[in-house]
Amino acid sequence: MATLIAMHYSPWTEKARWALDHHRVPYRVEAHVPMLGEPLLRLRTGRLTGPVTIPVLLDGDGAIYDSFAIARHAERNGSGAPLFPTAHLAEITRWNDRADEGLVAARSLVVARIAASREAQAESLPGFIPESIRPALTGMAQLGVRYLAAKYSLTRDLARAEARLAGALDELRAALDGGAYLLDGDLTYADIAAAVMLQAVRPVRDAFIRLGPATRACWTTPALEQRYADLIEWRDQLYDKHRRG
Ligand SMILES: N[C@@H](CCC(=O)N[C@@H](CS)C(=O)NCC(=O)O)C(=O)O
Repeated sequence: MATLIAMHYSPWTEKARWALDHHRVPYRVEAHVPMLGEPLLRLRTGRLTGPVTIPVLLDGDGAIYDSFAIARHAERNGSGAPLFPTAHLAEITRWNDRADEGLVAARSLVVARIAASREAQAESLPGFIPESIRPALTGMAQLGVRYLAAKYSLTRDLARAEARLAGALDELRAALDGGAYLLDGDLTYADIAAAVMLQAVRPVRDAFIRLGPATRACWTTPALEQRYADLIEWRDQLYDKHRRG
């Protein structure tokens, strides 16, 4: 069975999992811890130098990097309705790239909030660490936050990051124009890529992605919640109807 190296709270992991689950591709999940997990990740994937990001799918043929490539792999190897209808491939790729710009902006917002929240840092520690010593180990989580800030050159200009995320959401709203799907009247990967951007506006219910209360607060952007309430509603309906697994 394939192994997905994953960070369960990351929208990039969520995109890959949604496609794998949609196509009923069996896989087991191995949790990655930023910074601490990187040496093991490089050993597992055989990529000893250069950038490496999560998710990674390991199957018999080697490692597949990038959520988009994993979703395409799921479509080739699984069953179920296509998420990448050939006629819309270019448009789906464009939406994935546009949504990625929104997610990159969102990452600066979320990491800055986690850097300021000891509670969220404690929640981010690996599950095997006992509750009693978690607060004492937040220093380790702080290092992880700094590591992500450096690795992804995160901006400190949070107003600009918020405006960038809002720009992508405005485009999504205009393209949906009150409809249920971006393309062709049915679910495609474009909807999935766009929907996960809203994780950084108001996270989806715990039944889909479980977050501790302080982490949930870090993933919430109060200034955008009201403004994009219609898109949050759209995202929640999409999850209820299509997010199996
Ligand atoms: N283009 C990649 C981007 C993935 C990405 O940015 N992953 C980040 C999520 S924050 C990650 O790997 N973070 C953990 C790390 O770098 O150790 C994809 O679509 O999979």
